[in-house]
Amino acid sequence: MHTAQFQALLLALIALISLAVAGQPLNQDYSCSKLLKRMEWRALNVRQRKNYIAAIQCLQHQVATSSFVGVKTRFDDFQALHIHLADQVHFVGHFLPWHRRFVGVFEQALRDECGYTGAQPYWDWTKDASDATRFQSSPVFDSHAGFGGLRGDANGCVANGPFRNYTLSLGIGQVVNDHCLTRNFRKDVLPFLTMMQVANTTKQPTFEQFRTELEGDPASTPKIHDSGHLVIGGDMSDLYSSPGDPLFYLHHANLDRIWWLWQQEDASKRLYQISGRSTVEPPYKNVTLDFPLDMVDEAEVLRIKDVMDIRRRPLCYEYI
Ligand SMILES: *[C@@H]1O[C@H](CO)[C@@H](O)[C@H](O)[C@H]1NC(C)=O
Ligand SMILES: *[C@@H]1O[C@H](CO)[C@@H](O)[C@H](O)[C@H]1NC(C)=O
Ligand SMILES: *[C@@H]1O[C@H](CO)[C@@H](O)[C@H](O)[C@H]1NC(C)=O
Ligand SMILES: [Cu+2]
Repeated sequence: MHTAQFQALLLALIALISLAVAGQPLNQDYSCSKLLKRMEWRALNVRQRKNYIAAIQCLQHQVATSSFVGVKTRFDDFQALHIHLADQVHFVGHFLPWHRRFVGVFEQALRDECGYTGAQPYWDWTKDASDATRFQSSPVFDSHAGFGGLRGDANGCVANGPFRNYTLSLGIGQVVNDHCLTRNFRKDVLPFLTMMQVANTTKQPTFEQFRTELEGDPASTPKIHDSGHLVIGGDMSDLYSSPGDPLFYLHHANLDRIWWLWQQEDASKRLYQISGRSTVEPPYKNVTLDFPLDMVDEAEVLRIKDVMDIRRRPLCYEYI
């Protein structure tokens, strides 16, 4: 081998090694052959909206495969996983990474098990939050090409739309209990779902400040995460069983998008920035990029570092 060739090889090797050491391996193993385009609900055409809803209804009719108590359908499996881990994945440093992974695994199930060819849509509630009338007439709550209305019937059951007659087996809370999907519009939290609130969240300089400003805590002022749950009410507003309302996945995709926007705003510092306690109860330890994201039997364990960049395998999606 010529000296020049050898030097070039050596330089290439050194470059590869330094990338790996920096913790952001950009080698081919992680590159995606294509990125799924996650879009806002109203950017989908009516056929695409109906395809997404049909895929959810498909999961609601597939037999459960998890071993959680009380599950009947594949849709229940995901709700049960969230109920099971809720005390470990909220108000902690891995809140956002865990939910990023959770929504991604759900999206994968829609595609692999229900023939869905689209991506997980998101719901940008800032487009609806200016007043109660506008909010209630959002395309998201449409009874034909949406998730049905916010008004319940006499029993609080969602009175129209595709999920009107669906029986949930789990919730509300940690109980096993057949019940209809319930909602109970709370217009008092609309002011916490505005562009101003999103801006106040994304302007936070560190991950820890960003996460706490985003997530909220029911005991203090509502933040964008809990407000998106509370505004719908019913099943959606429960810390444990909220994925019983399909809107959970659109709300969390939107929070994931807001996190991605924050990461992208100063990517050299933020793409791999993580911090925060790893448990709700003391003794506190801090999460690191190697912290495992438990999906029980639903998917393999990834580490936080594996989900920090949504354009890398196994995530492979983008927000448009
Ligand atoms: C839903 O249930 C109601 C009664 O609870 C019934 O009248 C209606 O036909 C059902 N709709 C569908 C689409 O099954
Ligand atoms: C904006 O964020 C800060 C935290 O940096 C918080 O103290 C403040 O209450 C927020 N403002 C609004 C209007 O929510
Ligand atoms: C966790 O991080 C905080 C802030 O960065 C620090 O004050 C604390 O000592 C750390 N705790 C542990 C157990 O390392
Ligand atoms: Cu959650």
